[in-house]
Amino acid sequence: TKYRKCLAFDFGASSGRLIAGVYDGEKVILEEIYRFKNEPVTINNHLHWNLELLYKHIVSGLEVASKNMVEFNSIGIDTWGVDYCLLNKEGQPIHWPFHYRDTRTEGISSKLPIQFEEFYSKTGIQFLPFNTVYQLYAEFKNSPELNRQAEHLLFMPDLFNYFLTGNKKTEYTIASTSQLLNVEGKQWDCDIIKRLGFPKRLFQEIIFPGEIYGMLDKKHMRKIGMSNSVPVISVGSHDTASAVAGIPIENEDSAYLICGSWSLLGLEIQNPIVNEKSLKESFSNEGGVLNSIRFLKNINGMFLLQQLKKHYNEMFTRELDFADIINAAKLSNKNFSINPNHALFLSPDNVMEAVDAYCISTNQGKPDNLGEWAIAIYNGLTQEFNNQLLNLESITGKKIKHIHMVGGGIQDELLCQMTANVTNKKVIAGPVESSVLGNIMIQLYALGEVSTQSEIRQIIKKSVSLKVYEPQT
Ligand code: LRH
Repeated sequence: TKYRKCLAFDFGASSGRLIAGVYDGEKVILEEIYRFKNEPVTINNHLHWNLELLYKHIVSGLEVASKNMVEFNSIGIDTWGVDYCLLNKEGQPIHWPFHYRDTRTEGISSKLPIQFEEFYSKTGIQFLPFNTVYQLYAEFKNSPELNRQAEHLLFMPDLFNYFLTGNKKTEYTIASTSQLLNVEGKQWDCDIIKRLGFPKRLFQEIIFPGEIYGMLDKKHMRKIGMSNSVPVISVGSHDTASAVAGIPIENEDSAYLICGSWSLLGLEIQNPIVNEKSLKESFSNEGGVLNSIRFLKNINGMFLLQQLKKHYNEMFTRELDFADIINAAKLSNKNFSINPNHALFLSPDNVMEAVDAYCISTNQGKPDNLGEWAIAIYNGLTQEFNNQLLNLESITGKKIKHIHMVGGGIQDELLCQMTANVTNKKVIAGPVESSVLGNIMIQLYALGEVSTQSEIRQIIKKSVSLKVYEPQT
């Protein structure tokens, strides 16, 4: 058999990695090449992504890859959703891309000339205050000159693909997170764009997962010491799209729960669901790979536990890790709980204070130790998983049999077991690296190695090991 080696860059909100997938005709073996932290920077009171450093990590990752491997066949990049960069006529970034947790979008949604109901009927996307449409509206309102200066808009993965190939295109799955893409037509909604006063020229040609974004350019080949170029493939460039593509979904009644900074709970479907119920519960129809739709809900996620670890260690000058937090939560005999999607928890300065404020305002009293803050978060997350699972069942009319949990967060066994208990459903956990696997599978698709979704899922099944959590009372 001929081997294929695909390089997947997967950028999350807190860390990034470059992983190689080696395909032998049967299964994919993952080999980690490079890992780095993704730490936002505050500039003039605004939260931004460290673009220069992220780009350096891409180059360093490719250098390590080209040193370690004889050769590789392709590259694919996926990142978190909604964030973008504006470029000028010369194709240069004209700002540091904003972090979706930056507060400039606060209160902006009510200022738009289009009501959410209309947005939803056209785009099928749930309301999140940081959707690209609100970020862009806020940015042009604060800096009107940018409306004239900006020539192109690229989402984060598009931007990295552009750096590597020189081509400016927008990948479909990431574009769907903007709330500017027509859910039926899978193209920019020009009517919305016009009515918001956004220049039409900003929006690039849409390219779908499995197409080629471009070839790695000479400048980068030279930099990393390669003699033959390779294609940079348009994968499901939204990390959540790649994550869904990388799940060994058993059947159409299997829900998935992707556990990263966010928890994304949903179903893979073929046609969008846009109706009164889905609007009321604000479920998204994000674009998926190979003509699928990701019908899902964003729920806050590991971000809360990461913040708890950070803020607790800062406040009490400790060096606790996740295992300490999990143990403390297990030992806590109080039953505090939060609503993780409450606005208090989007960008808290201090998550313990936010949990306190929430618990006090809901007459639960005041948590006052690590275990109590932690259990409030675990209860809150898993109860919200259950609420949204019930919504998912009632909107789709499906009875969910079990839940596939994937992503870094499944290394937390307490989260997996509590999810099984609270939802009273079997949890099938794995793989941890589902976005990387999904990214690689679409590269193999573009290279002509696989041709259907079911073939892809069979390869994934052979490639991963899973862990089952049965509900316990
Ligand atoms: C998860 C994710 C999610 C988006 C959020 C901004 O990483 O991509 O799907 O809503 O980040």
